[in-house]
Amino acid sequence: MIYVGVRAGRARYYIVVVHLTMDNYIESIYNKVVEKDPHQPEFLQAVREVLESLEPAIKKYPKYKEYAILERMVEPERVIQFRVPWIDRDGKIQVNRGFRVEFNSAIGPYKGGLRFHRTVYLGLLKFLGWEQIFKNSLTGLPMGGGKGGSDFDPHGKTDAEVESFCTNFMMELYRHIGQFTDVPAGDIGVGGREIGYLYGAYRKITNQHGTCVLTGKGAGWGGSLIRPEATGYGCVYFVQEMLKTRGEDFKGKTVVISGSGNVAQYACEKSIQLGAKVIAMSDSSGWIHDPDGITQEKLEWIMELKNVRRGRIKEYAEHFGVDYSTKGSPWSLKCDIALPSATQNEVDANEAKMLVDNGVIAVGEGANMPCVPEAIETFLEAKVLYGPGKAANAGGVAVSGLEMAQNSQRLFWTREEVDHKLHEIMVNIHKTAYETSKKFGDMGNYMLGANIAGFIKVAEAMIAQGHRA
Ligand code: NDP
Ligand code: 2IT
Repeated sequence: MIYVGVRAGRARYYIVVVHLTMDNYIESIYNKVVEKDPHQPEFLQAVREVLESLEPAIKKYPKYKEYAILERMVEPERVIQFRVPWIDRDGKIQVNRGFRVEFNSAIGPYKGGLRFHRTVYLGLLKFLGWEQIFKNSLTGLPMGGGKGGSDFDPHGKTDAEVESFCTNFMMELYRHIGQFTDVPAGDIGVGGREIGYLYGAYRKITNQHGTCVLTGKGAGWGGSLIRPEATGYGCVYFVQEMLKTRGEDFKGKTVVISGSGNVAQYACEKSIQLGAKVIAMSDSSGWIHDPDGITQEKLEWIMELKNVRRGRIKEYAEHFGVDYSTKGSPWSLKCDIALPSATQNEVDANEAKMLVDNGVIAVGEGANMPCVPEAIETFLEAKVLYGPGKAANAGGVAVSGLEMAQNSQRLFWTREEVDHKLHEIMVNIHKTAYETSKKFGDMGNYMLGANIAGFIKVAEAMIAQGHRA
């Protein structure tokens, strides 16, 4: 396989240009996507990864070709793009772009987060919506795939600016969402604060408590306990299951985590609870190395820094007297477990090699598509336990599904109940991915297993529901 990589600042884009083994039919599907959307590299990368994995399933079940499942799947059911004007702190009108990609609703209402980040454009949200189709399917809950967001950048904005933006974003989004239609949640740049403003706007516009219309709500107004923790905890539960297949666990292991946002914070917390030592975290400016390990108290300091003061990870280094670097990445550190939990394409081929050379045994993707294709190949070739995002970070959307279930019942479950269900779901996802990889001839290749298992459920629903599904 040959890749062409383009690097712009810390963001990296990879376009696969040649693949020598792809089946002709699958290759033709992929080429059509390239022809239609040549300027959406992240989407092409995500589609390519899934299509490659699906080869054995398409061979085994020719009906998927007969019913044109792949041709239909790569095209979102609906894409909504809109203008979002808002007022900044100087009273000036600013304009951003809003999107919602409603990708596939064969097995349930569109479900997926909203990302507010300056890099957001249609292709990025199509990649995320595409991933969400298979991830949501793997949770075992009835949720279709969707994603949305804006190129609005919350960094450095006042609460009033964020509120103005969220309210104006919802002024358009509200007409497209609904408990049986489309249920957004958070992602990068959209946490509890933003969901609060979005929900408040929805309630004022519609004069309804649309409780089931957004997830990630506050626990006092329809949210689920454990939702904030769910993605990070779920990722660690998934890695725990992978480790078990080799008679290993987290105890005494050294862990490196990228990011210091929602997913990273709770991946760190659960790793600590399971007896591991987390030695690094990062943000988009740089990374810290704490060789003594981030303790629960230090983590609480990070949570306050990031969620309340909205500061930079550099301050951790100053406060606790450890190293901080803006060069390289934490993947150069020696560790047993790596949990990339910041953003897409943040582990490149060299970094994967460094991790392997330094003896990494497991990689769990807290983020969506954090490893470039060559990095994944490196892990698979080295027999590193590699948990792809669709499986490893599905805990967040799974607990969103549980939030919807509680809202529909007008009930509120305890922390223990939700955590227990989350754990059960992650164990099941692991089992499904593992057994599917075995069935399709590459035991322990969780990427293959997750992609095929996630796909088959959606494909079967599309066949059952006729050609418009
Ligand atoms: P947050 O906004 O809470 O945190 C994001 C973290 O990643 C921040 O530390 C941020 O740094 C860093 N980051 C963002 N963009 C970049 C970049 N281009 N380069 C380097 N660092 C970057 O988001 P989440 O924790 O919610 O999301 C992290 C990842 O997990 C994303 O890939 C998301 O899609 C995925 N995910 C999230 C789920 C959820 O429930 N929230 C569920 C499943 C997956 P800075 O503060 O400097 O911007
Ligand atoms: O990538 C993801 O799975 C999320 N951002 C969570 C989506 C959700 O609907 O909870």
